[in-house]
Amino acid sequence: MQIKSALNSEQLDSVERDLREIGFHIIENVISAQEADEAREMILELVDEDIANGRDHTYGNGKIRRVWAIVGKSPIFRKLIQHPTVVAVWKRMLGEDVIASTFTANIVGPGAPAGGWHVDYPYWSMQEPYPTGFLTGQTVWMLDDFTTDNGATACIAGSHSTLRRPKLGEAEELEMHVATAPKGSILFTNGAIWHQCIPNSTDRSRVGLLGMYNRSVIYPQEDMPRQLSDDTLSEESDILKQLLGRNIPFRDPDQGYNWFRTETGFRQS
Ligand SMILES: O=C(O)CCC(=O)C(=O)O
Ligand SMILES: [Fe+2]
Repeated sequence: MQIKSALNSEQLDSVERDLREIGFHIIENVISAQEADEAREMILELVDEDIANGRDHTYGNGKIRRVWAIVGKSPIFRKLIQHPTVVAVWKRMLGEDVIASTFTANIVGPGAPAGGWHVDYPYWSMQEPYPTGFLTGQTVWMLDDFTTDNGATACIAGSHSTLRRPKLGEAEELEMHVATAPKGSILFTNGAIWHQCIPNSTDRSRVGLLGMYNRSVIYPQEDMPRQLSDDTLSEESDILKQLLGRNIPFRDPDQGYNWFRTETGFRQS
């Protein structure tokens, strides 16, 4: 996969301003249409595997499907989770020691209803009012063209500033912004923004990847450290190890040194 250079500081300033003020920002054509197609094909293969193994996870009347823990399931996703554009944005917003919280696929099938307005983890697990400041960000990789009728992600601009989740029916009364862009683009959001995938009235699935990134002090949503084996990771970049939480030290109370996570999920020095 061809990796384009990361963003310059003016571009990062503009992303940061949008993420703080409006709550979202789109960068178009981060990867090529062909690269998006390859990743989409791989996700559809993983869906078939999940179904064959009795592990498929659906919601939205069975028409929206989630594939979990994709980083260990193909080198394509190992590249995308650490794409320089994504890392540059989240280092700016979440600190140099940013970690990944979850990386999954969300497939909005033909005839799917809206996903339901919500805030993302860790906000949905937190008491209101939420703290101010930037805790977590969502990265929606568009593997299809996102359009107003195929289940694109919609956001309520500025809603992250309420520091709370939407009440039942509240977001429906507000103007939404539908994130439309060609495949290969990314929608970045503030994790506290009110958002959902809208209905898909077309006859083709809309495939998106959802990469969430946290400040390193926030527990990730998925068990990221064990999604790649120690062997595989030994050949990989430092930033991938960092994103998977392999560099986070835990002080051992008896031994006087730190433990780190390994592929088994246990800690050893
Ligand atoms: O796939 C999408 O458009 C958004 C889904 C979403 O917000 C979520 O699963 O948290
Ligand atoms: Fe979400």
